[in-house]
This record gives sequence, C-alpha cells and structure tokens, in this order.
Amino acid sequence: MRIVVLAGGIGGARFLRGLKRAVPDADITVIGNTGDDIHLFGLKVCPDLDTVMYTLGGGIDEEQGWGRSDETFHLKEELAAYGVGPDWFGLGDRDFATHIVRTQMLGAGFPLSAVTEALCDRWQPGVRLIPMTDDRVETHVAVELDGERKAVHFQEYWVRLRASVPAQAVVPVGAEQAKPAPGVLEAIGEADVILFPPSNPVVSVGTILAVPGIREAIADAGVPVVGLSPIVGDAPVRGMADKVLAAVGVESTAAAVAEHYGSGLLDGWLVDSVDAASVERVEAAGIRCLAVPLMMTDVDAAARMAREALALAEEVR
Ligand code: GDP
Ligand code: FO1
Ligand code: CA
Repeated sequence: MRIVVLAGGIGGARFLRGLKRAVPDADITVIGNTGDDIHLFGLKVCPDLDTVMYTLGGGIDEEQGWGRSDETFHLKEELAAYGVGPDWFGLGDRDFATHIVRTQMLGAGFPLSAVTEALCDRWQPGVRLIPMTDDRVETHVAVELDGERKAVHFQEYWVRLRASVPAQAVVPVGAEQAKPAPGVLEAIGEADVILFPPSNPVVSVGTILAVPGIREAIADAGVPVVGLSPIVGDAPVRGMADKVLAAVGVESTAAAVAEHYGSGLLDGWLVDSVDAASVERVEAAGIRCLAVPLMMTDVDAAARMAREALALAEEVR
C-alpha cells in the first residue's frame, strides 16, 4: 500500500512512528513542511524535516520532541561568549552537524530534496521524506509589539515570544512562487491513501497546501484523504495551534479544523473520544467522522490511531 502523509514536526513524526508500526510493509512518502526553516549562524535549519528524520531514525530527544538525544551545547556557549546570537534558539552540538552538512551541500548546488535524501541515508527513517518544495518558503507571523505592527519569523513568534501575543496573520512567504519538490506530485498521484496526521493545520499542513499544485493534486487524486485532529477538548495537545488558528479565523475545535480543510479535500476525519459530540457537525459538512482515542501517549497508541485512520479510509473508498 502506498501512503502519502503531509507532516509537520512532533505531531507528524509521532504519528508516522505509529503508522510504520501499524503497517510495516507500507510504502510511505512523507511530504515535509519547510515553512519553519530558518537561517541561523549562516546555516540552514529545517526543524520539521529534522524532527521527522530524527524521530523515525532513533536520534530524537524523546522528552522534548525536537533536537538530538544526548545533546550538549558547547558551540552555542562559545558563540554566546563572542556575543553572537540569537541566544533564544537552542541549537545543540550534535544537531549543528546536520545543519553544517545540509548547508554545505546546498552551497555545492544540491537542492534541499537531494540534501534531505542524503541526510536520511544516515538516519534510515524507513519512509521517503521529501520537503514540500526546494524553493525558499518562510512562515512569518504578524504581531503587535510595543504598539507597532510587525512581522516576525515563525520561530521568533513561537520560541522567543512563546506565542504570548496574538497572531494577527500568518504568511507563508515565498509559497506562491514555490514549486512542489521533485517527487511530491508523483507520490500524491500514485498514492492509495493520503493522511493528514495530527499536525498543525495552519503552520504545518496549511503551509504544505499553500505550495501551488499540492492542494489541487490531493483534491484530484481520487483516493481517500483522512485526517486526525490535533485539537483535543477544544485545545491543542501542545504548541500554539490555537493562536495561529485564530489568525485565520478558525476556532480551536476538532470540528472547525475539519470544516477549515473542507469536504473538497477531506473524506474522513478522526476526533478524540472526548470530542464525540462534534461528530455530527463534521458529518454535516460532508466529511465522514469517527471519535476514537487520539492521544499519542506511546508508539502503540499512535499505531492504533494509524489503524483507525486506514480503516476509515477503506470505509470511504
Ligand atoms: P510541530 O511542527 O512540532 O508543531 O508538529 P506538528 O505540526 O506535526 O504537530 C503539532 C500538533 O500536534 C499540535 O497542534 C498538537 O496539538 C498536536 N499533537 C501533539 N501531540 C498530539 C497527540 O498526542 N494527539 C493529538 N491528537 N495531537 C497531538
Ligand atoms: N523549540 C523550542 O521551543 N526552543 C528551541 O530552542 C528550539 C530549538 C530547535 C532547534 C532545532 C530544531 O530542529 C527544533 C528546535 N525547536 C525549538 C523546535 C521548533 O522550533 C518548533 O517546535 C517547531 O518548528 C514548531 O513546529
Ligand atoms: Ca513545525
């Protein structure tokens, strides 16, 4: 079975680990969000691609959900001693090696998709990980700071400001001009099923869908498209989805997120058991909906969610 998954970072990666356990023989292609990418210290950092690669490859800091396990921060301390920042973004020594290799290869002329493939040669994530685009896309967030409206990089909004001020707008800068990376549209066209994991609907899945051609290819694929809600009990399980959903005028409920994707894109939607009351509203929007446990407390729980998603896909096929 050929499965295509549109993934952000932690939510996407943990779901994928469950999906691999649920269907070990499946051919899984992951289209990764690159809107979170940021240039720091002259290096290109791709947090969501790395979170997927490290999580599936066994190199993730499990507790944190991002960055390398067994990490140290000597390089960051040395940079700080020179007064070189930013000091608010925690790049570890082991993680730095990934960004150095990536930046070196990009400088030599390789596209990000080829670089990601080379990095995955080491990590063997067991899926084909493709960035949504080889072109530069950066998510910016419009905020009001000290009485002034300005746009900050998504990482600055989330990591430095901890999403402590409202997001007035979310803009995937460069997305309109971006082209899907090689293999993205082909994978969608050849898929038997397409899954939206419980990833951020705005700054993860929403950013991938903002690359011209991807949304259309999914809508026209003619195969089941099934999503899992990242909103449980009217709040994100973690992160700032409530803030960025508000910026696009969507309430933080499992049903509103399904309606936001819409029946033009989604055939099936899973909500958590605590949100069983919202099933009717989702079905009224023309999307088949079931309530099942959606907390990824461990890999087995994520695998059960993956089986539910695939069963729902068969039902709507
Ligand atoms: P990020 O890039 O690291 O923010 O990761 P994603 O975009 O892939 O996923 C973030 C979303 O995952 C957040 O909105 C969370 O609410 C959601 N999430 C995290 N853990 C869980 C979980 O155990 N269950 C569900 N349903 N959602 C989760
Ligand atoms: N998240 C933080 O909250 N603080 C950090 O210092 C931080 C550093 C970091 C370094 C590499 C990386 O791949 C991810 C990192 N993250 C950090 C996570 C990341 O900023 C966000 O969680 C995602 O981009 C949100 O989708
Ligand atoms: Ca992300």
